[in-house]
Amino acid sequence: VKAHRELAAEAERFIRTCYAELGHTESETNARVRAVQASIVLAGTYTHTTEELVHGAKMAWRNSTRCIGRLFWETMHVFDERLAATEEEMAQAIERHIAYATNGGKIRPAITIFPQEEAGGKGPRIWNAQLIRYAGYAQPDGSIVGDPISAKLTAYCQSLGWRGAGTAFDVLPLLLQAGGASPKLFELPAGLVLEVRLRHPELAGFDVLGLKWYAVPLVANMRLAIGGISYTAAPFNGWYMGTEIGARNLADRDRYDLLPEVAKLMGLDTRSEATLWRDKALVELNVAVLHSYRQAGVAIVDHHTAAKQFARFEENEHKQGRDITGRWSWLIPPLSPATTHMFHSRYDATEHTPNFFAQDGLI
Ligand code: HEM
Ligand code: NRG
Repeated sequence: VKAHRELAAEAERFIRTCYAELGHTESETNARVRAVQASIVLAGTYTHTTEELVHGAKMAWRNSTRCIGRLFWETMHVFDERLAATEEEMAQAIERHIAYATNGGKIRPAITIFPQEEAGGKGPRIWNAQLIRYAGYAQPDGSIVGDPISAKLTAYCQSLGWRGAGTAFDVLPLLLQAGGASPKLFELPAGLVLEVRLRHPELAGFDVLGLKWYAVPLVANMRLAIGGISYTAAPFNGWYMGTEIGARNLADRDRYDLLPEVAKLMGLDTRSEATLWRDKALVELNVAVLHSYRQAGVAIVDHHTAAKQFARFEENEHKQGRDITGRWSWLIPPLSPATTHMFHSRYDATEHTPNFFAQDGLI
């Protein structure tokens, strides 16, 4: 069958690249390729060894064209949770991942890999876009309390009986689906989720805004593709770049939309766009994010340092004889983009595998 031929070809490409990078001999590689081919003929699929899974996941990060943080691709910890068969086991594995990753603020990049998608196209799914995110409650007047990006998921949780406290920063429960038709809901234990209160080093009025954000970004809704095999539940984390919080999550008009309030406490003239009050407020909001994470001992990177790290990644890849791929519009930071070298460079946007891909949303 055609599907088997494609899988076999994709698998062989992965095994050969992976084994070459890991320094396996030609005969070891050929033997493994033959075993994988036999398995595909017999069973329609194959299973990665632990070594293939670990290195494949790292390659997927290395190939993530939208990620500026790729210098550290080799350091990621891989949790092999391919035997987690129930939602309860998934929830426990996720708790272990969050605790390991958070590490008291010394954040460690990690990924948890749940069972691979079956030949029939069914795999486990995490309905949350991120393992930790704040609820967004729709109000009668059409406004949202909390994070508007979570409005749909929040309403769905409520339809399953979940009730949040109703603040602007309530952590949503996990919605996990192992095999069944619908997801199960799990509240994260209090104390597992590290958060950072946002303060500004000089602006006294800033604290009154009562802002905070969670320490660890844990992307949970992407499909990890390795050698033709799909892992539909493979949540991963690194640490934040400050602008993700300060220039997008808290600033976008369809997120927390805080620039008007920050400008007000700064005493800026918001009547004319030409005073650049938005830009001034944006900078101070981002100063507050970086300052607060630093003070709290929680890992975070500013966009200038991240750009320098990305330049080192580009050099490393060049030295290894690998072409570097990137999506320019994602690599440039949303704050002062032209101060980074990426703004002035061109990137090949080819998506190589292993890689992470968007998959259909579940609600
Ligand atoms: C995207 C930084 C770790 C894979 C991004 C973005 C930033 C970033 C700023 C753009 C996000 C946006 O605009 O919404 C970092 C930093 C890391 C890190 C500072 C610290 C170690 C990781 C890890 C992985 C990863 C561990 C996977 C193993 C990705 C992927 C995207 C991305 C797949 C695209 C997400 C999407 O399409 O929504 N990263 N990252 N990153 N990163 Fe990283
Ligand atoms: N912009 C999103 C997070 C996307 C991924 N960013 C990372 N990934 N830093 C947000 O929550 O703001 N990571 O794995 O560290």
